[in-house]
Amino acid sequence: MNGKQAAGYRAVEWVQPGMTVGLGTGSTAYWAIQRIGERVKEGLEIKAIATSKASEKLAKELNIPLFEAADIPHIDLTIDGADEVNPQMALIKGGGGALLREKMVALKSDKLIVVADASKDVEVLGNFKLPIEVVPFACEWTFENLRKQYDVPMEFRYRDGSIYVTDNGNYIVDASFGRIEDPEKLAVQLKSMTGIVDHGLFVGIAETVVLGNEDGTVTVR
Ligand code: ABF
Repeated sequence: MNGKQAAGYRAVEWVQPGMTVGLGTGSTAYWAIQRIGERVKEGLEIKAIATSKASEKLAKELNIPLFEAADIPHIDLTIDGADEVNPQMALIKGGGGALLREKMVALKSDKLIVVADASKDVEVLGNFKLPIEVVPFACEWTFENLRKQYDVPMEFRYRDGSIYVTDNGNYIVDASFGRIEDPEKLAVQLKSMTGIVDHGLFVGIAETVVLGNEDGTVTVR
């Protein structure tokens, strides 16, 4: 078992019968969803909501009972990945393009458990480009405003030669901040900019991190 799988499987130990569970996105959350699928097959009764169309597809293949947000008044626990996590458990997420639904589901959850391989554990956020979700209308103006506000390299995300479109029909700008010493300050600033839907800084949301080590052991923080 590799680190990602170990972390994913360990996080699912928090899942209890009768819970409503948020299903994260990415290759580490993938293993948590796989493990939930195994437990559902063994008779575990839960409700689930996915944070992306990709995770929705995987959950359906595993017969995990999925519900729409309208039918989910409360989420007990969400298990999701991250691109970076710092000692204060602030995160950069969104490398997989699912940050908006991930953040909405995480904020609706009593508990967010982050699962990641140990390489995601950093002292300071920012080496990973910060994803910023922007509306398509006048995205060039939004990009210009970002460039004026922050003198850092940034670019629209492309996939297979075309501009990447999120599950919500928006675009992503990836910004190379290098070091983000005050994630909360940057998070508030970005959210105040018109044209920006949200960003990949998750501050004060995660309370447990499960890091998978290469030898298959896990560190829980
Ligand atoms: C998703 O998982 C994203 O928010 C994050 O970028 C990604 C991490 O991917 P992986 O687990 O594949 O490293 O939750």
